[in-house]
Amino acid sequence: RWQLNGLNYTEKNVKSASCYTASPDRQNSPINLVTQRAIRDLDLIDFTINYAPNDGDSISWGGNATTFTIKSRAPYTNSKFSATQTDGVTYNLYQMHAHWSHLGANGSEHTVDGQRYVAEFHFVHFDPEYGTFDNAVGKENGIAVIAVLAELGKRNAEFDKILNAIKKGDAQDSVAGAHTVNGVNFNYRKLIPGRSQFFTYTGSLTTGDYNTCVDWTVMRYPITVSVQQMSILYSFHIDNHRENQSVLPGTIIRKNFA
Ligand code: BO1
Ligand code: ZN
Repeated sequence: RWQLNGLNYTEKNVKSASCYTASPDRQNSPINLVTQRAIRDLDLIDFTINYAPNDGDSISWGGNATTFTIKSRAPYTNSKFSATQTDGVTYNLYQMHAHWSHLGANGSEHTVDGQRYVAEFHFVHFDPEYGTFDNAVGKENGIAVIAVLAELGKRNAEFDKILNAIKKGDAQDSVAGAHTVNGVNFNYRKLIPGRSQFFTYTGSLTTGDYNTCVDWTVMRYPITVSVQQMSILYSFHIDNHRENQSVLPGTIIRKNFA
């Protein structure tokens, strides 16, 4: 049905059993991205992020969770991402969360030319053709994740909205259980770099069942967050990043820059 550089993407609508769980013969995530080995693809320039401002509705953390999660306003139709690098599908933004390590250690999941960053934010989208996120995780390219790397530097003001909610919630509830703060009006776009260079490949979720269903877009350039901001994450959880997975023969990593 779809063509890109002579490759067919008709597979998209085929339910693949191997998509439901980690499969050693399918590409897992995260991986190290080697700039010089990625293939420049001129069809990738139509990448668009179209998020409604303040679409982030609730922040949840604690309990068994190893990261915070910001969910979009249901039914998740306000914020869109067109991942033209695979098949021109427009995905709906479902949630955002992050991965990190501990004070003095970098905890991004993807690495670029061997460099690990202090943290990595994941903007998780699903193909609305499959109805819900849960339904889309079992489907080829059912999920599209934008990964944004973070390095230490100036604080990110929007990130403070998350951290303030986490602090306030802890003060309100001394029980070490799950917390949710609603009505946060989080603006996801403010955690995505303005420069649009990215890498893309098909891989897996990095937690849960490691479903091999993910169209990954990893932004080439990081945003900055401050040491003080990171220390609030460290006080709540230590290290939730998955180690790099081997790049299988046949996995194609594309980039939209020279
Ligand atoms: S990530 O962006 O690859 N780190 C990622 C990982 C897992 C999820 C979303 C993004 N979601 C989880 C759900 C679980 C579900 C699991 C399926 O996916 O939180 O409820 O069981 O493997
Ligand atoms: Zn993640």
